Amino acid sequence: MKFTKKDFLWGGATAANQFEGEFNKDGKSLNVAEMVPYVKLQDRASIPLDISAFAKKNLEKSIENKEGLHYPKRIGSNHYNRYKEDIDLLAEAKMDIYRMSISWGRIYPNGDESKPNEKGLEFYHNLLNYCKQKGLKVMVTLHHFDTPYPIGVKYGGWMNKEVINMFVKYAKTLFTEFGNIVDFWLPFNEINVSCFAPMMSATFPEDYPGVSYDQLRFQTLHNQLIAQAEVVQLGHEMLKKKNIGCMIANMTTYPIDCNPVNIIEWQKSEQVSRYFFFDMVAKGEYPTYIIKLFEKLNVRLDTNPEEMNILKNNTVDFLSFSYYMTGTVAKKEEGKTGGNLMAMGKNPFLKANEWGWQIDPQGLRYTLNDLWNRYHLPIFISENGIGHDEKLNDKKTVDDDYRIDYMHQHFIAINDALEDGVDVFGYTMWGVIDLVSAGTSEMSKRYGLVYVDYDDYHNGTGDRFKKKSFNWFKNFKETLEL
Ligand code: P53
Repeated sequence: MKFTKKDFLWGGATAANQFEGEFNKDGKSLNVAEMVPYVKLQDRASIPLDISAFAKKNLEKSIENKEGLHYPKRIGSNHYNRYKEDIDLLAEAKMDIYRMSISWGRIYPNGDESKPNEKGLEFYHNLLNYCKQKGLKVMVTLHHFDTPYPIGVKYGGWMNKEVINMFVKYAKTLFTEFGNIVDFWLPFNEINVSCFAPMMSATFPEDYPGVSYDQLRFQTLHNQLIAQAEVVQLGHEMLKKKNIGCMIANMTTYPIDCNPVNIIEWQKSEQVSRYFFFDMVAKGEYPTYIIKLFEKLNVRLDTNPEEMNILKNNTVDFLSFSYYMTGTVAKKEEGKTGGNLMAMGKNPFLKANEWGWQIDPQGLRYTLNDLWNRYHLPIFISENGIGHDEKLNDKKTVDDDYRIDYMHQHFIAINDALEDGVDVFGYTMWGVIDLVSAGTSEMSKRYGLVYVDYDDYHNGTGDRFKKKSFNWFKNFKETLEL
């Protein structure tokens, strides 16, 4: 079969804190991701994100690093020095678009400077110009889990409304510098992650004794949602384009069976772990089911009518989300499987990768239809892919047939959704060139079409090698044959 939509945008995605390396070069500050050490996992499928790893006292130890631990995100894939080679590879694979993130700490290392760091701007000018030279469109994420750590230390992270202003100042600098060259903007990667792990954006429970964890996480999310809406407003004014989207970690679930008690449980779960976030950015107000939840959890947001107006009047132009897996929901919880932030219910009809992430291409078709029916906004799939532990073979490649199959099935699902009438306009494959895992800091959880020669301790040359899937993708792009 042939993929039907001719102007669909195909590409790959990365994030600064997992890919660039050179964590302290040219004036850049640290972020929390770069302060989490590599720890070998005993059982890859058993644990979601270890929240205790983000305790401030542990992170602080990483600055002196007396124990000589390894901090993988400080080196990433050394893209900072090898960006031309990387962009050449994306162009060679015939990609239309590259999704990347800009590191806030390269532009405003402390957040509160009055002038941006010229060296940081220079790097992104070079990189973005090179993308254009190679004919790639670009989607830029402003915040991919990398609030500068100094903002956490000096301002207490995202609980402080001052940080909203710092973020908007940063956005203004990017719109001024790169507004004419960037095609799409995403203010926050997986904005809902703040509500599961606020420490990942430098808001630490230790700094707020007496404040409940629920209060902390929902206030962090709220302040980021306001920051995002302000950036949407600013972007619309400055850029005169409708090219700003949301990015939400989408975790679609199914009810375990048709028992009505399970349906009710599932419906509630879909509301609080999925629709809430899309409702906020697409409809611009707190849904009643969340207001009720806040009452139950005793969460009282620090906000005002002006903020609520900003939310309401600055909804996003398109929806984007990450889609890796699906899970199940039951009233009585039984077997759970991996899923980074949340363990998810097992589905006997699906297979999973080594980390327990359940592979579900049909679920992508379902999700696209579901979001389109609910919001009627154009949709972009900003992350999708499969992590595997891989080694180079004698021929200096990886025969990753499972990845080819994963892409193949998911691309068919996208085509099916288009045939269903969904307005989906693009797809960027996660970690298109191998990079460090966000959730486990492993280099060996690889997603790429291109292999990067580093192991979990960053032994290796860092050289790039095309996997079998690279050729499959290139051929697909040339023929659109599936
Ligand atoms: P890794 C939670 C749930 C789903 C995706 O993840 C998530 C998260 C947060 O960790 O993250 C996204 O590397 C994220 C990327 C990340 C990718 O998924 O843990 O936007 O930064 O690398 C895959 O396998």
